[in-house]
Amino acid sequence: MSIPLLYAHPFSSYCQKAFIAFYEKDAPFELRLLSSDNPAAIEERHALWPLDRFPVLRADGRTIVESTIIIEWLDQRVPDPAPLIPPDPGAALEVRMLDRIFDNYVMTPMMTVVFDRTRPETMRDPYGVDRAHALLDKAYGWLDARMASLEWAAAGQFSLADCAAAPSLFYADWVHPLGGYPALAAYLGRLRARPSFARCVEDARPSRALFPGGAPPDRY
Ligand SMILES: N[C@@H](CCC(=O)N[C@@H](CS)C(=O)NCC(=O)O)C(=O)O
Repeated sequence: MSIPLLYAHPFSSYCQKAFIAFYEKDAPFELRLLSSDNPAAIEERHALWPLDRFPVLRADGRTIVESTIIIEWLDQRVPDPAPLIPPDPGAALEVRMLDRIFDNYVMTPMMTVVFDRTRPETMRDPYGVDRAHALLDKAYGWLDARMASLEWAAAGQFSLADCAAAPSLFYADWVHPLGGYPALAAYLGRLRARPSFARCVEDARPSRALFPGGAPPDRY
């Protein structure tokens, strides 16, 4: 397998989701850093994926988009040391279900709150932001009850679902604190202690000043 190119930025939550999988497997990749200092990488990424979202993976002559599918791609090629999608079909379904729950009901409302902060004052959407906070509360409540008896999100092992959970909960906690949800906060603590995600947090630390509205100073 030739070394894949990953178009990404260390501060991006969906990129961290993909990075975690590569670090879990100690699988090599070449980072094509998407930054204003590197317009060539931005142009290449646009040619590969005109929707201009990231991460984007270029490997074996193929372009793979969507963080979940990048992880599925990696898991097929590098199953060791442990698969991130378990071979058992029932367990795999549970993992994919939790992956969708973290993306759709934690990452998405978190981003709604964050990106509203980048809009001009007259273009803000307080109604949408209120709905996003309400959805985060519902998601936190459901996940808190679930995580009271679990170490990892699904299937009794670290998986794709935990790759999705780590950055989504990490940044969601910045805009909608996890304080009232002890089991979920403890789970985020386990994720932060996982070396693959701890590395992402450290690699992203220099970019914290970019966080719209400012990163909370009291958070690790
Ligand atoms: N569903 C996509 C979402 C990717 C995504 O939205 N990435 C953000 C960065 S974290 C992005 O591309 N933002 C640029 C934009 O919204 O224009 C995935 O899982 O990869």
